[in-house]
Amino acid sequence: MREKRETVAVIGLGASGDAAARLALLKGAKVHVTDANSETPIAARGAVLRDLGAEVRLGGHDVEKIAAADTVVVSPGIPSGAPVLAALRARGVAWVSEPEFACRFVSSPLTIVTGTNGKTTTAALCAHLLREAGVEAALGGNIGGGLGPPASALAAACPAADRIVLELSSFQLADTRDLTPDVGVMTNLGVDHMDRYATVADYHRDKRRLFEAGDENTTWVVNGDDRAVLAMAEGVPGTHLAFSLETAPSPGAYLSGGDLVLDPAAGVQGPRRVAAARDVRLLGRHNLANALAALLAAAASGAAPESARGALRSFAPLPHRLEPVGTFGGVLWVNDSKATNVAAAASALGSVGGPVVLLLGGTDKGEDFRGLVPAMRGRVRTVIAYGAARGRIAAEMAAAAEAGIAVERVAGPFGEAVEASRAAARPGDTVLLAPACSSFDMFTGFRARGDAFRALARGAGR
Ligand code: UMA
Repeated sequence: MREKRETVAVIGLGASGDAAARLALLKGAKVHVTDANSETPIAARGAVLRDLGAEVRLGGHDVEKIAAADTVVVSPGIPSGAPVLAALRARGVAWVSEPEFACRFVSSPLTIVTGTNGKTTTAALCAHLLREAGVEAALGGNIGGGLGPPASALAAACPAADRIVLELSSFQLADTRDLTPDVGVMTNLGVDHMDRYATVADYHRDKRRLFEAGDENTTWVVNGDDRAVLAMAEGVPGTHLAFSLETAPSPGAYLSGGDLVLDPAAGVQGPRRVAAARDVRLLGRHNLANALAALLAAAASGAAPESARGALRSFAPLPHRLEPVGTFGGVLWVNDSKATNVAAAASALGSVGGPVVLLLGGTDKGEDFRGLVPAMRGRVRTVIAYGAARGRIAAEMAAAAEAGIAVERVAGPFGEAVEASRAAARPGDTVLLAPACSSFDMFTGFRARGDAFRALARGAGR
């Protein structure tokens, strides 16, 4: 940081705030970090940062102190209506999202992946394809969960990697102003986070920031089967590539006779079959769309297609994303705890075989569960409605009951819901956790929920 010591205020001391504060300290800034909470693990992080030289304020925010900083960095979990942000807005103080702050210290070209569903798989597969092609790619951002660090940690550890692949959520895109992707990917656009946004349009407005962030040098990888994505991308400067399961876009990527085709491929004229659909080890047709998106993004980010087939074959399913847990007593158990919205749960239903016992429940995010019924018809034997949302799920599943699907309400803990699904399943069935809700009524996050499901499923199989 320049001659005068810059002051940086970081709001929120979760994983991203912690990483941003460490990055700012590394760059020689004077750091004030603050969190409304003061419990573990926030307190533990605060103690370490204090030792590293930061000023730490927990259990509340000192708005004057934050407003006096040269740069204010905001964690993604803080909604724009939060009192601390309202107070800063009233003072005319601007702030940046944590990934934008991080990227100020990065010289690598950026591949940014967003979308309602599939962004973690697409970003992780893109990074894997790049690495297998010999490109030193660092992966991080929203992805979390041990799969990749926050953007600020990447900026501290590898600011000059050949390529940085960042998964960004709408929360992280919201406060970006000059984060310029070299390659930008939009996997799809649906409904999510209706507990944070007043309208779907508000949610999509934050997603649109991706396209506003690029310039004429940006290559866009967009879902050619998703009208909302195409409408959002229309007229945006830059090179446009599309992926499709239904048509054969050129330039783009598509399915043809069981093969994955890049048209044109990097350095190759005309269409080229780079792999077979069966090389993709992930369950579900939507994962073929994710694979096409990742192939295009990796090619646009410098991966030669020769290594694509081997790289696809060596990419294993990610935890909590249609993760096969095992077959016990002839019943396949699948953990899709990351399916936290109706669209993702519907997509999961389309990806597994056999009659399905579907675990739905958790904390309601404001979506209409009736949207699931078409995907359930002819597939689902029993719905187990559990957790805080069980009442609304059961009420909105009346249409499912009319279609001959049993709906069972479980009022007890998660273990009881899993037991009920075991009791409902018959050999040849699939028990699917695709809850269409967030997990916060019972768990700290979707990972803890998926871990519990996995352990209970294996226990049930003994
Ligand atoms: N807080 C305040 N003041 C307030 C409100 C909140 O101080 O007024 C504090 C909270 O007490 C909390 C912190 O701010 O300590 C906010 O932390 P956070 O929710 O931003 O959590 P992080 O640990 O920093 O994790 C975030 C992402 N979480 C969210 O966006 C909710 C992680 O995405 C991400 O991995 C991580 O940054 C690193 O980039 C997770 C996620 O679930 C995986 N994302 C959602 C999704 O994918 O659907 C968006």
